[in-house]
Amino acid sequence: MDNINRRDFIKISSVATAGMALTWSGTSFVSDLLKGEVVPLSESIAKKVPTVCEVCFWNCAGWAYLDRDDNLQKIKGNAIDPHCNGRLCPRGTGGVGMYADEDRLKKPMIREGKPGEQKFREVSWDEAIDHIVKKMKGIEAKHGREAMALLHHGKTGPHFEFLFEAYGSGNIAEPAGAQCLITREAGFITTYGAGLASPEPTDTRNADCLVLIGNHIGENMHNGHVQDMSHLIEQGGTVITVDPRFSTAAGHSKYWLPIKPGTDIALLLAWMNVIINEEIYDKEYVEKYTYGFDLLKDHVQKYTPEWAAAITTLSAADIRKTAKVMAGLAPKTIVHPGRHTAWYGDDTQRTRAIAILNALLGSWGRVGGFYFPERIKPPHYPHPQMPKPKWTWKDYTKEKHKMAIMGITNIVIDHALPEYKGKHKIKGMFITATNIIQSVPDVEKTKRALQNLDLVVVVDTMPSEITGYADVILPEATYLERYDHLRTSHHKVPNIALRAPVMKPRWETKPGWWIAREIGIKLGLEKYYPWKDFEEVLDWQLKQVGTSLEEMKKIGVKRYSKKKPLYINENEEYWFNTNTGKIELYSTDFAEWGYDPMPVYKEKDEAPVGFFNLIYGRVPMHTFGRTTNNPNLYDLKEEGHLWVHPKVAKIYGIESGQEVWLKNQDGKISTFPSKVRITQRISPTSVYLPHGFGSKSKKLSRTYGKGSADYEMLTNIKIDPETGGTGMRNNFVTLLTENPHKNIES
Ligand SMILES: Nc1nc2c(c(=O)[nH]1)N[C@H]1C(S)=C(S)[C@@H](COP(=O)(O)OP(=O)(O)OC[C@H]3O[C@@H](n4cnc5c(=O)[nH]c(N)nc54)[C@H](O)[C@@H]3O)O[C@H]1N2
Ligand SMILES: Nc1nc2c(c(=O)[nH]1)N[C@H]1C(S)=C(S)[C@@H](COP(=O)(O)OP(=O)(O)OC[C@H]3O[C@@H](n4cnc5c(=O)[nH]c(N)nc54)[C@H](O)[C@@H]3O)O[C@H]1N2
Ligand code: SF4
Ligand SMILES: [Mo]
Repeated sequence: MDNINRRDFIKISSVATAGMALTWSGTSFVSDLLKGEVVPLSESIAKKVPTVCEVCFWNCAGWAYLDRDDNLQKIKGNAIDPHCNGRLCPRGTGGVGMYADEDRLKKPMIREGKPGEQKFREVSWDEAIDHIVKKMKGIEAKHGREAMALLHHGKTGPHFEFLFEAYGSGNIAEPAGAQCLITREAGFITTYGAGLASPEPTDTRNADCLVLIGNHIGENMHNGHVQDMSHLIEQGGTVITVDPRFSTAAGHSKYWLPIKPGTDIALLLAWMNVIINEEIYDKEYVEKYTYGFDLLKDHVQKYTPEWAAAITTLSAADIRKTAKVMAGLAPKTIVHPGRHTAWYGDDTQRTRAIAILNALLGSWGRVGGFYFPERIKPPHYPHPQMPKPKWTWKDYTKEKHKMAIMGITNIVIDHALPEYKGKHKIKGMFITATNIIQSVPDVEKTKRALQNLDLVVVVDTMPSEITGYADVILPEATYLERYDHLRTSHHKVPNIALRAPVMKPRWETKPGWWIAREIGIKLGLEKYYPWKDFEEVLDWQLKQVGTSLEEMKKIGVKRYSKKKPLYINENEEYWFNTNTGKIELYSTDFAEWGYDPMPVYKEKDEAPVGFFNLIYGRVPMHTFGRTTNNPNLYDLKEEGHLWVHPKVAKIYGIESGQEVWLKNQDGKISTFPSKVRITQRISPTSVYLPHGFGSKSKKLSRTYGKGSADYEMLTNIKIDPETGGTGMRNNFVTLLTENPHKNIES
């Protein structure tokens, strides 16, 4: 498998696909992990409690099984949960390690040393919250309530969003937007008038063809999608993978296109050229539902497969062939939108090209394409009207980036920098369940912003790097120890899921809802918190949607029947939520706002001589840096290896397993080395580094110093004009085989 000539177009044989189907049984790592199930559940289990996994943001619903002594034995998937269909991924099963980790934050702490120094004094919750409230009042007196910002992720976020809204501040953002999927949402909203959200509404179970553009399902372990793709492969469906790396998905694909990094828009335009010129697009669908086809047709004339071949390093014949394959199987062809799409700074345009291609194939709103999801949204627990802030993130973002549909982390951070002299200054920040040191690129800028703030509150479960920049650290209980808001996802099956506490919070940790409420009350916002316990909120909400907390504790997940159709009813008029009411192949908004109304290919930076494209992504066993210290998952994967092509290894004289340091185009050197994996699965012009490793927090006893951190190398950031999100893949590295820090250490 490692022996692949990647410059040849690879049509992996049907034998390979049949034999290597990406199943949840068989010999995959999944079954290896599940073999660890030593407890015969029926004999030792006394009770089960419903939970929703927080190890990643697929948020599978499961059951936590406890023995007679209330020891947590196992977490398993909830059979009626449409996110997981009864099966958790290995990370979810290992979620118990998040609870068990002895390195966890245990008590509230207040800073004593300088920022970054990690000297803290343990304090009571009262003292910590009094300190926060006093500081917030100081900021308010000088700069107004608006000068507070909240950066967040995951299910903790909404508790603090509520607090911020009640307080009167609207600077709220998350790396899971600007550093992840905002560009993709913008690309699809511009085209269809609808975004995708999570889980993405891809009807893969009914599809015949799945096209993955860098989307590395199988290493990206988003549960439902791994299962769906596995199903498609078992049914003999076609997977086309476009990736400069021979990913796990590529290994299960009929066609692998080893594209030159950064050139995907050229390929997408050439595919459109073939599909339009050979008249293999869905004519009836395009005629009926789209706007701007003739403009698009003219636009793509110059983007021939021959033109794209020169740019992408693929062959024109392969571009033609794959275009025909996907059109031949349409409309049951999904060109997957991807999820982490913050790549090169023209990402809204790339995802728009993907959206347009799906429209030509007629897959949006069609069986085996994209379905229309539905959501059960219980009303908010009644509360008085929230104050209206004088300004929010929108006031300093929307003018420049019209498709900033959510707060942009990096722009919020810009407003906290000492050199920012405008009227929208950020002076205090809450950072809940997000490690912006690792996840927002240009870390030196982030640090300068953090050091310039009058107050930094970090709410976390672990002593992650970000806690080292806090003034106050608040230890949250893990997801297994708390209630949270209901999971109310958009899905094929409308549903709600309950996360209930499985165990009592360890040490002095507290649930997010409790922390936010206590701060709110001390800030004088008690009218927004007429309830005492979050159970009251949940029970009230659940009763509005025909169930109750009592019932949900027994079933964990409630499924509802769908009210609206899953697909377009082609016998009726269908109106898209765009200016023209049609799928906009030509964007009327973009034309008005001065963005390219149809995607164009723009050249990317080339690697300097002796440097390689730095490609990063996921490893199956970890979620970013949030699990690298988890004892159960650490045992399965201690660190992510740096993938290096044999030719490159030979030039450097590197052996497998050897440690190397990275140096980027701006001279940045990685703090820690990575062990090398020599493999033909990566191009000789790139290296692949899994994200989430190389933590500098010594308090993470297992993962500290394991592997290089990709974020340290991300200094060249290209801002996506439409959204303000960050393109992070314009960085190049060279390898250092000698320890560059040797002299400093000795
Ligand atoms: N360099 C680089 N940057 C990236 C990416 C990349 O691949 N490379 N990926 C991008 C993507 S796709 C995303 S979505 C973002 C995600 O970026 P983040 O939002 O930063 O990532 P998370 O891993 O969700 O958050 C990590 C923090 O949450 C804490 N935590 C975990 N569980 C809990 C909890 O229950 N409560 C509390 N209070 N804290 C908790 C962890 O200890 C850790 O400090 O990063 C983006 N940034
Ligand atoms: N195990 C695990 N699964 C996860 C996560 C996790 O932390 N761990 N995180 C989840 C989250 S929040 C997200 S957003 C998703 C992210 O996962 P995805 O959206 O699937 O993938 P990306 O991070 O965008 O891209 C990684 C892939 O892009 C390829 N690539 C790099 N450059 C290029 C290029 O120029 N063109 C093309 N075509 N391909 C390129 C890389 O080789 C790699 O295979 O994963 C989710 N699933
Ligand atoms: S995909 Fe895995 S880690 Fe993510 S929520 Fe589901 S079980 Fe948890
Ligand atoms: Mo993400």
